[in-house]
Formats: sequence, C-alpha cells, structure tokens
Amino acid sequence: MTTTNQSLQTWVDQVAQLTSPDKVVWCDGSDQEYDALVEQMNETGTLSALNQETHPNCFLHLSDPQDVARVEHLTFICTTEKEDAGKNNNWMDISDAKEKMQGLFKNCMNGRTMYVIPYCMGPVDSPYSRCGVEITDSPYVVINMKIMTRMGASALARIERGDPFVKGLHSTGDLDPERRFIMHFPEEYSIMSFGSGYGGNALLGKKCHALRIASWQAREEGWLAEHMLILGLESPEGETHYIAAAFPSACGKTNLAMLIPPESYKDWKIWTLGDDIAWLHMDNEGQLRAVNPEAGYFGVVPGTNAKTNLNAFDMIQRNTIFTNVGQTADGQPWWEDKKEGEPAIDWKGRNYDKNVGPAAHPNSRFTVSATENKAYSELAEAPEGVPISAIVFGGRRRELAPLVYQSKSWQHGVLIGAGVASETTAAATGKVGLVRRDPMAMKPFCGYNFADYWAHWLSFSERSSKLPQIFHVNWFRQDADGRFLWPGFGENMRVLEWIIRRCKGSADAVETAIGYLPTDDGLNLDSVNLNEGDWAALRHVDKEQWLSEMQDVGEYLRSYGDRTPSKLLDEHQRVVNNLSA
Ligand code: GTP
Ligand code: SPV
Ligand code: MN
Repeated sequence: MTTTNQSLQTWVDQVAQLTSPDKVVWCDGSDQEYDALVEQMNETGTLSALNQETHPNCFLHLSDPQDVARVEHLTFICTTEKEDAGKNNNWMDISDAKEKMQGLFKNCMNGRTMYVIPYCMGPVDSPYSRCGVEITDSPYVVINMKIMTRMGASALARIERGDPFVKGLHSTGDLDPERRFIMHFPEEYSIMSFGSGYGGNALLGKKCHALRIASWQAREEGWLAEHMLILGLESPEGETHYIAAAFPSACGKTNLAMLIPPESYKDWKIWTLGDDIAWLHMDNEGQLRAVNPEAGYFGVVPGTNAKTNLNAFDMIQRNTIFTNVGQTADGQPWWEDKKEGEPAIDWKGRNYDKNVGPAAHPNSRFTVSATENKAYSELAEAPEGVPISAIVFGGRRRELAPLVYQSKSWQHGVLIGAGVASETTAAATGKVGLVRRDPMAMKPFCGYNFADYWAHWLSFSERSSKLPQIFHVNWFRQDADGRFLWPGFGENMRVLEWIIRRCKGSADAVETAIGYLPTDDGLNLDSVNLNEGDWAALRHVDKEQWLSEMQDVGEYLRSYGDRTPSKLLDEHQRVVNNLSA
C-alpha cells in the first residue's frame, strides 16, 4: 500500500532516504498484520508469550532497563520564539534541533524495517478528531499503536480525503540515554523522537501528538487538549452526567475512570469514556463536549487487583500486551499488589528475589483495547462527544489539600487548576515523591507557555455562561505513619456523587476561603470505614498552611513574567485576602 496523498508520499520517501531501512511497510491496521508482527516478535525475542491458557493472546515485552519511563529532561518544544515554549518546557532552536536529529536519524534504520502508521486520534467520523502518521522502526510501537489508536486503512482514507496530519518520526536508535531526544515542532505539527521505545516517548499519537502538539493547535482553534479521564455517572433514575478529571501521571485517572461503585451505591453505574486524554470543544450552544482521542489504555499495572480496580483486572486477562511486569512459574503475569500468585521471574527476566527489587517495574504498563473494558461507554465512539458537567483537578498530596472542594467561579477554578501540585511518580524518570507544581496535570505535556495556556483557559468564560463547575480532589492524604486517611478507589464514588449534586444545586456546602467544601453530613458515608478524626482532617482547611501554599502559588504564577494573565493574579489576591481576613 502506498498513498495518493502526495505530501505524505514525499515525506515517507525523504525519511526512507535519510534512515535507509531495508524495507518500507505501510501498516493497514488489520488483525492479520497484528498477529504476524506478534509472531515475528516472538521469534526475535522482543515479545514472549504469557500463559496462553490463563491469559489468551497476552504477551510480555521487557524494555531496556534504562528505558522504562518518559524522559522529561530530554523532551523539547522547538519554536521560533523561545518565550512561546515557556519556562514550563525545555526549548531548543528549530534548526539546531533539526540538525541534531538529522544526525541521529541518518542511516539509523539500516538492517531494519520502516513502518508507516497512519492513525486517527478520536472517532474516524468526528470533526473533533485529528490524524497523524508515525514512521517507526519498532514493531512494538506498531502493535501498541494498533491498540491505542484508530490505525491503518480508515485513518489513511481520511488523510487521503485531504485531512491535515501530524508527522511523527521515531526510531529506537541504540537506546543509549545519551542519544535520546523527544523533539516537538508545534509550528509545523511535527515530532521527532529518537533513542527510546517506551510509552509516551515512542507511541507518538499519545502524549506527543494528542497533548503537546494538540494543545498548541487547540489554542489556535479555540479548544482544549487535556490530560484528563472522561467518565459517565449514571444514577438509579437513569440520568447520566459526564465528568472530566485531570490528575498527574500515576495519580488515579485509570482507576477513577473504571470505578465500581460500593455496595451502598449498587444501583449506580460508572461508564468509562477515556482514562488519560480528553479533547474538549465548545458546541454551538456553549456546552463543553469531550471526546477521547485514544482507543485503548496504556495503564499502570502495579496495584491493579480485584479490589482496587476489578474492571481493569478483568480486562487484562486476555488480548493484552504487558510491558515490564514479572511472571509466575507457570508464565502468568505478576506484579506487586496483584494479590494472587507468586512471582518467579522479575521484569529484567531474572529469578525473582525480593531483596533485589520488585517483580514488576513501578511504571510497568498494560496495553489493551478500550472495548475490553466491561464499563466502556458506547458514547466513546460518538462523533459529537459527551457534554461535561464537571471538571475535576487533583493531585497526590499527603498534606494540606482536602478530600474535595469546589471553585467559586470559572476564574477561581482556573486558579485552582493552575495551582495543582503533586508528588512525582515513577511515570517519568527522576526522583519519586517530590511535591512539584503540575498545573492542570499538564506540566510534562503542555506544548506552549503555561501563561498563555492559563489565558486560554480563562477565555472560555467569555464564550459561554454554561461552563462546567470546577472541583479539586485529593485521594492521597496520609497520617504521620503514612496511612491513607481516605479509602479511595470505589469509595471515591461518594465524592463523585457530591460533585454531581453540587452541579445540580442539590447539595449544601460550607463556604471557605479556598472554595466550597462538603458539610459534616454532606457526603453519603454509609458503611464506609472512616473514623471521625480522619473525616474532620479530610475537610479541614488550615489557614496558616494555606496562606503559605498560596504564597508559593503566587510566586509560581509570577515566575512566568509579563505573560501571566492579570485576571489570574487578581483571583489569587482575592483568595489570599479571604484567607487573611
Ligand atoms: P497515567 O497513566 O500515568 O497518566 O496514570 P493514571 O492517572 O491513570 O494513574 P492510575 O489510575 O493508573 O493510578 C496510579 C496509582 O495510583 C496506582 O498505583 C493506584 O493503585 C493508585 N491509586 C489510584 N486511585 C487511588 C485511590 O483512590 N487511592 C489510593 N490510595 N491510591 C490510588
Ligand atoms: C503518563 O505518564 O501520564 C502516561 C504514560 O499516561 S505515558 O504514555 O508514558 O506518557
Ligand atoms: Mn497519562
């Protein structure tokens, strides 16, 4: 298969000339193609079959031990003006970056096959969807892209009808961390990634396209590309409300998106629309609508069990690619907190020894089609997306942030989003557990200056009076011994229900300087295991601590200089004044 799209053909020819692969394969996205690649990778050892009786069509990939997570320090936004990338991004001059990458890509596919992957982010028939083409020398990337996107013939057909597409060039190179760069050129909608085969570094449709390039494009076109899950909450009366929630990497999006309500909510139902990325558009009525650009989940494995996330646990028993988990003696996948089986082999393929390290890497992942999830909503395929009632920000904060609070206005909600901070996790290389500012959970993913991004968020209130309500949640409060105060997971249903009742105006709240909190009896806490002291702590707003937090937020906002919207600084001052009053 080649293409009638001249600019695509020209680019593919140029790349082939630069990288000199042994052959060029255009991917059609068929099951046969997937199966043949899996078989080939099993032969070369890139994949190994897991126990096919217990886990049919499940395979394991062990990545290079130096290539196990996103690399933020090697990720760049390359723009004409450095200020457009902002201090939230690493920046490199466009021609310097291209020269560097041309050098790395030169002849790098020698002896390898070059795969051309046309893909569509979002339902193929949606006006909100955007196409891309990834060129890669990694068959692992091909099979993951097949699960994660609408890949192959249907996407190519859309491109051939004239749809613009993002150009993504990827090679695993020699996996040398010294020769690894993830470069973005948002002004020309292109990406160049070299030297990593892992997740967000290599599956270019995901963070590189659907967040970094798309956030840039979204500002130009008046929409939002966000690091958000999308879920539907159906009441016993059959009324469904949709919520979009942004939490930083490995802070609970997949888990919340697949939540199974506890016993006291047994007539309620949560539907999953997406677990990582949402594209939000305003329709002609001023309603914000969300589509999930992805078609699968690239989810954190450790901690997934029948109690924490039964939907995910069930869906990864078949048709799943596992990356960097351990194995039992009979070839079943194993990870920390699986709560069944015993590890025999670790993620480096060695005999498991608990004194050496965990069986599964903390950032080990499953790749699985969204349709394997029992809670998958059919509306995830709807070209017009779903109407969003509430936007929720959250972070991993062992102190300070209450379980849930609601903003007083859109502007206040944008301040709350901009002020999000969270402990770092294993999803990116570097130290884990450090609290850092992660506005809207987009610190690693916003493809332009955060100050301009906040201004873009603020601008939505000029376009509609029907915007979603904005909330902040924190599932991760701990006591001095490191015990979580809130049981989390399925019990988060109680918070979601309060959020929806607030949107409908049917729940009381306590007004504080930081926003509206639930009253003492505001949440349904039927048969939840929570002592009174913990409940009080989860709703406590400590003025001194919050003043110091707000001082930090203020310094952070001002560190973006002249571009920081004055509206945001005014809002910040208003909260500080209220706290001091
Ligand atoms: P990315 O895919 O990296 O963007 O992450 P994510 O936000 O989808 O995170 P995920 O849902 O995979 O959760 C990551 C970790 O948080 C897992 O180890 C979970 O067990 C843990 N976690 C999720 N929800 C809760 C919760 O409500 N309470 C507690 N204590 N832990 C949670
Ligand atoms: C994240 O790190 O937020 C992820 C995993 O969802 S990755 O695809 O590697 O970005
Ligand atoms: Mn993510």
